[in-house]
Amino acid sequence: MFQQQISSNWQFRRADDDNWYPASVPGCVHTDLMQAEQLSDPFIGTQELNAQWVEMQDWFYETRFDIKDELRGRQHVELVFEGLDTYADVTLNGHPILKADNMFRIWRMDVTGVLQERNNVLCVAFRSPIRENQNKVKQLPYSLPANVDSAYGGTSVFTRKAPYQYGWDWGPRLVTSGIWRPVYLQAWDSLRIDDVTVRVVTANEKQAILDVLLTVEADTDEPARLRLTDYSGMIDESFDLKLGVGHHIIVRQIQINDPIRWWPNGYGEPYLYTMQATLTTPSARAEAFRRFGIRTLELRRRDDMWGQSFEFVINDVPVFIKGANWIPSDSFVTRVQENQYRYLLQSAIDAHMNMLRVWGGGIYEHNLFYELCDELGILVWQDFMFACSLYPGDDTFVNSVKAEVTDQVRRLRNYACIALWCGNNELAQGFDEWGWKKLPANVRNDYEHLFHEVIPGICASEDPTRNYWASSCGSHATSLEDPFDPNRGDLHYWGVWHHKEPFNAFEQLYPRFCSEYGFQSFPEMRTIARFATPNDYDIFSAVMLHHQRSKDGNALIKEYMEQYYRVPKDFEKFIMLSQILQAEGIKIAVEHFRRIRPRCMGSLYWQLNDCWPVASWSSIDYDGRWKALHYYATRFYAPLLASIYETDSEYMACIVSDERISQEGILIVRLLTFSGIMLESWTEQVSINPQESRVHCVIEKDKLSAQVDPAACFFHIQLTDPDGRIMAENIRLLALAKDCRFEKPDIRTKAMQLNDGTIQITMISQTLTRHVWLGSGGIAGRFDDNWFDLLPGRQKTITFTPHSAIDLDIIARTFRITT
Ligand code: BMA
Repeated sequence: MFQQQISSNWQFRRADDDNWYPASVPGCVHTDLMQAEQLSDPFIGTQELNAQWVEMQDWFYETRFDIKDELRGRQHVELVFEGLDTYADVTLNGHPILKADNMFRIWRMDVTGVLQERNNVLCVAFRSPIRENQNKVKQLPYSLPANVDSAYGGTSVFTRKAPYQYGWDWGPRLVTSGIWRPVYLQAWDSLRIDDVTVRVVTANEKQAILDVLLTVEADTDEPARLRLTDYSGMIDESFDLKLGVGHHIIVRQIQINDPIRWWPNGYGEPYLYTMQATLTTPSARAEAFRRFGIRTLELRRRDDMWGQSFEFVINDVPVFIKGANWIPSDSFVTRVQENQYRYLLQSAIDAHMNMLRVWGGGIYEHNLFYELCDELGILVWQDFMFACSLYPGDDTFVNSVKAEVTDQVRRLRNYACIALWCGNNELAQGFDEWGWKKLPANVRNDYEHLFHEVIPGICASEDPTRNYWASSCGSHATSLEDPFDPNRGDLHYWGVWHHKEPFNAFEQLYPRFCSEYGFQSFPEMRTIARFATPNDYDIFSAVMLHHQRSKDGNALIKEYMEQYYRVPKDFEKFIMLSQILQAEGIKIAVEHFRRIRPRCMGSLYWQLNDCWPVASWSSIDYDGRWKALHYYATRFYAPLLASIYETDSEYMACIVSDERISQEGILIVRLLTFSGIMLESWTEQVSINPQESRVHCVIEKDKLSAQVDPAACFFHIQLTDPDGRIMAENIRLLALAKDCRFEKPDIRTKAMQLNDGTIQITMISQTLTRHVWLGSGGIAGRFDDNWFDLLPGRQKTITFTPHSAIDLDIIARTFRITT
C-alpha cells in the first residue's frame, strides 16, 4: 500500500470573502484565523465573546497537489479523510466526491477516475453547523434538552460533533469547522489488507488463544498464503487461503504458549506484541501490522450482599480502579501536540492511575492517546459522544450514528487499554432527575432505540470481547431504571459541590464504583496571568467570572472555604487555598472509597485536565501545571494507603493495599502536638493481606487523655516495613483547620546542586507545617513533590529538575516557599 499525506499548500477563506489565508491541516478555522491575525485569542480576558461570529460562517478550504511517483498508475487510489468537522462538500478537480455530515466518521472514497497526475485541486466547503440545523430545531414539535447549548438555540443535538465545543460548565463556546484529522491518498494494486484485528479468546499464564481477523480486498482469485509473525518470534503461523475477487473477512485462530500478558499500571508490565500479517499470491503481496496486548478483561457484575458488584477484572485479578475523567485537552484539539499527550498521561501514571474515562461530551480521542494508554497501562472507559442532552431519532440521524459507532469501534477495539463501551454521559440521569420523563413518549423510545439497541448491537458484532454500559451513571447495562441506585452500577455523586453538601458527605456514600465526583479550584497564578491582568485579580471580576462556567462557582468555592479555613483576603493566597480546599476534599472521598473496597471497586474523580485556562474541577490545569490535587493524588492513590477516619466514638486506623502480595509491617499511630510533643501512641505489628482494606487499630475517643486539645494536635499514622522503611503515612487533624491553632512555621532550608544539575532542597520545621508549596519563580523545571506537610522536626528533601542548566544562587533568589 502506498500513502501520500495531503497536508501542505492548504489555504482557506470565508465563503463570502475573497481573501485567502494559509491554513493548517489537520487544523480548524479558529486556529487558522488566529494565525492569520483575523481573530484574537479567545482564551484571553473575555475575548471568547468576540469569537462567536465564526460559528455562523461558511468556510472554503483548498489545496493543490501532484501525486507522488509511487502512486501513479496504481489500480486503486482512495482518498481518506480521518475526520471532517462537520458539514462539508468535497470536490476533487471539480467533481463532487463527498458530502460529509458527521465529525466522528472516517471517510474513504475511490478517486481513481478523478485524480490527475498533476495539479489536483481538492476543495472542502464547510457549512456553518449552527445554520445547518436551525430549521430542524424549529420543525420538531417539542424541544430536545441540549445542556448549555439551549440558550444558543440548541442545534448541537442535531449535529454529530464534539458537544463541548458548544460550551460546558468548564469550557468556552467555540464551535469550530475544519479538516481536523489527517487526509491522505492510499493506493494499491490487486491485493490489500484493510485491517487486522487481534481478539483474545482466552489467555492465562500458560497459553493464549487469539482470533486474528483480516479484512482483505482482492482483484485476483489466485491461491493465497497468509503468514502471521511477530517481532518476538513467539508467533509464526501460515495458512493457505482461497480468495476470490472482492471483499473478504478472514478469521484464523492462533495459539501462543507462555504469553507475556498486558497489565494495567501497578499490576505488571503493559506488554505489547506487534503482529505482521503478510498475504501473498503468485502475483501480488500485501502486508499489514497490528500492535496488540494479550489480556482478559471482564466487567464483573455479580449479585452480592450489598447488591451487585461493578468491578473490572483483568487477567483474573480484580483491579481497584483509580483514575479520573478525561476531557479534550484543548478547545482546539488539533493543536494538541504529542508531548502534551505524553505529559498528561505520564502525570496520570505518576499519580498511580490505572484508568481514565474518555467522557462523552468530548471527542473519540486521537490514535496517539490510545497508543500511549496501551504503552503506559492506562485502561480507558470509553463513552460514545453523547452528553447531558437528548438526541433526535429520525432515520438520517440514527444511520449517521450507526456509521460513526462502526467506524470508532473498529478503530478503537484494537487497543488493549479499552475496557468498556459506554453509551453516553448522564442521559439516564436526565430521565431520572431533569424532568425528561415529561417529554413525549417517542423521545424516550428514541433514546432506548439508540442506546439500548442500535449502539450495543454494533458493539456486540464489531467487538464481542467488551462490555457495553448504556449510560454513566447507571444501574443496569441497558435499562433506565434508577440510575442512582448506589448498590449497583456506577455512580456520579454531586452532593458535594452542586448540592453544597459538606466534604464528609462523601463518607456517607457507599457506591459500587464512583465514576464522577469532584470539587473546583483555581489554576495557579501563572496560568491566571495568561488570561487576566492584575486589575482582574478578584474572584468576582468580570474576567475571573468569565473563566468560571459552573453556576455561582466562585461564590461556592468561597462558601466551602469559609466552612473549613480562614479565608484570606489576598487574591493570590485565596487562589492557593482553593487548591488546598479541593485537594483535601477529594482526599476524603478517595480514602473512603478505597477503605470500603471490595464494596466499592473504583474511583474516577472529575476531572483530570482542562481545555482552556479556567477555574474547574481539574487536577492539572490547561498549562499542564499540577494543582495541589494532583500532588495529593500521588499519595492518596498510592498502592498502599494508611488512613485514619472517625466515627462518633472512635478513630480507626486503616491500611488499604492494592498490592498482590502479603506484607508484614509495623503500624504506629501517634497523637502529637503541632510542635511535635507526643501525647499518646499506638503500635501494632500488622500483616497486610493482598488487595484488602482493614482497620488495624481502634482508638476510643473517650479514652484519650483530657489534656488533648483538638485545636493543637494531630494524628500521624505511619506504616513501616520490618527494616523501618516508610511504606505509607498520613496525618489527620482533630479539629477543622480553621479552628486549629497552628504555630508559625519556621522552615529552615538548604539547597544543594548535584552533578546532574538537579537541585536538592532540604527543609525542616519544628512545628507541623501544612501545605508547603515551592514555586520556582518562573524557572522552567519540575519539583518531584509539592504541596506536602512538614512534620515537626522531620527533614524532607525534594528535587527540582530544571529544564535547562541553572545556577544555585539564582535558585536562592527566585525560589519561593509558601505554607
Ligand atoms: C458531570 C459531567 C460534566 C460536568 C461535570 C461538572 O456531570 O458529566 O457534564 O462538567 O459533571 O458539573
